[in-house]
Amino acid sequence: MLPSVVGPLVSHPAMRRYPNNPVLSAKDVPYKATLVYNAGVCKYQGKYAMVFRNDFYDKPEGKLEGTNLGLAFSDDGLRWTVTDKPCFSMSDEENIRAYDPRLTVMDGRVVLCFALDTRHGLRGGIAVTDDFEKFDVRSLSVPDNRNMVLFPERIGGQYVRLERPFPVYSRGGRDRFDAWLSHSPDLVYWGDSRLVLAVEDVPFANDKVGPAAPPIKTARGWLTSFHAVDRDPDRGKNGWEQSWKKRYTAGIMLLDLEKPWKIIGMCKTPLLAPEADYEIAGGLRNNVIFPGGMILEDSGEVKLYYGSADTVECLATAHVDDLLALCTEPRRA
Ligand code: BMA
Repeated sequence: MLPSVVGPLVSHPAMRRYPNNPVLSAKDVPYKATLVYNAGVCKYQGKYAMVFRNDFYDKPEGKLEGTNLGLAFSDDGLRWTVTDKPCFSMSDEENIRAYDPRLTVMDGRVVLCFALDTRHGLRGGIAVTDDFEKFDVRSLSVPDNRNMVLFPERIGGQYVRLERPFPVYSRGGRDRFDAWLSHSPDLVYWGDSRLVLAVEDVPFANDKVGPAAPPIKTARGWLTSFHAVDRDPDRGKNGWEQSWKKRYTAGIMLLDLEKPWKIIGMCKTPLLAPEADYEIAGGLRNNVIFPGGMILEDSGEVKLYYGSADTVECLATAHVDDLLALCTEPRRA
């Protein structure tokens, strides 16, 4: 049984928010932009690269006009410069919009995973690029599936992704969604799917869980973030929307290097829970922390980039050893 209400949550002291948060917001974007968030981040060709979601409105708190993916570069991962135009969008008779990008560097190329709203359901897409200009879309899943993230290496000779399908009929007609993993020989055909993390494995979720940033390889296992959602019927207006009853937090787990569907250990409390001003107030949907990029520096610092309140992009850091030390509890007691 899932808890009906999760109650107050705090961030783990191992995580430090970047004092100059947000690292990117609409004011940094030289084209129409309102909500700049849920970015993917990687290191590529000597720079940090970020692909972010940009929802543009007719006016703040007004009507959504469209969504595209913007591109920014940085020398230090802290100060970002946005290029002069969006780098990716998918909008035609069938496809409505691409969003929530994640980036993985693989064989010297960048792989972009994205969610795609279509007139026939939500799909997960995978595209490859060398220059952030030309994108070769390799696969689009059947609906409903999204939140795909690609591991940065083949495992057992296969590409591996985490993903979050949306079983509805079979799970009582409400959100009860879990994180899964699939394999592919070529980024096109995906299968050999396994359950990784179920919503009932996460004490701070009562709604759904899903992948966050692409995993980081360590000697002990794949250090892997996830998002967890709890719903509280007593939450009312929590942002621009009339009603927003969910809270999104970030969690951390360690996956087996060779069998990455196996959880070696996890932290049963949140890594990041909404607490800072920019996480709990003034956004489209307050109380949302949605990580999409995680970088391991040579110093051992881990940079975790996350969308905050579906409105701005933020950063928090921790030492990799401290994160590994958190991943101690079994998936099931
Ligand atoms: C999810 C996705 C994310 C978003 C989150 C909170 O379902 O749509 O893009 O950040 O909800 O609104």
